[in-house]
Amino acid sequence: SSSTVVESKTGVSFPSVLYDSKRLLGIGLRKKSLLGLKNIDVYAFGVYADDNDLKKFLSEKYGKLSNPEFKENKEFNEYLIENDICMTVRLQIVYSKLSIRSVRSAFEESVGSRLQKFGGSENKDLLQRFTSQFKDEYKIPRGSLIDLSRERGHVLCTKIDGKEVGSIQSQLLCQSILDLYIGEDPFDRQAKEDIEHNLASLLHQ
Ligand code: DAO
Ligand code: DAO
Repeated sequence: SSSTVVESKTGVSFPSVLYDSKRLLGIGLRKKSLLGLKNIDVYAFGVYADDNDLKKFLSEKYGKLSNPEFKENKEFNEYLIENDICMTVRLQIVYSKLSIRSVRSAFEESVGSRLQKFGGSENKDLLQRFTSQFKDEYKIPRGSLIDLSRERGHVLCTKIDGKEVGSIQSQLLCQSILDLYIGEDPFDRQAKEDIEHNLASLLHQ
């Protein structure tokens, strides 16, 4: 299918199917407050999951639940975050003045706090491995596309504008990245709700 979904505030569009088999579950906006003075829109994002993995999972684990029960099931997002389901979070940069330095410090804060949450203290190496993929000479102007994909076996693969920049096998890292978008304290609460709603409606197809 060639249809797209548009993020209303930024006008950024996302294909409803990615890499042939990944279905768009929801879109949202990552904002950042600068010294508490103003909020900037950093990027729009789309969360995708592999259709076959989803169907398999939904029928095995949740096939017998009715929709309202499913919606109340808090375990569901945790399951999606933790398990070997192929997913992609696509980021489309909207802020035009991103420096690699500010990107690094932002994800030390965001990804770092999740590594801490899920992994306890031994995670400096992992954060270091993740950030060292992003070389100082990379440019990510407005319009850049970053795909963060969890591939089979908890391999986090990163592409910038379609070009693979690295991959790291780590369940902890995959889980920490996905938690930013569909976990307890997500960047965009509405996006997380939309994703839950879409998953619930998939049960009734
Ligand atoms: O110019 O100092 C500034 C503001 C920069 C905000 C950076 C937020 C970066 C968020 C992570 C982006 C990952 C692609
Ligand atoms: O928004 O705080 C956040 C987390 C973003 C995590 C992914 C960042 C990947 C950034 C690639 C930068 C390339 C120079």
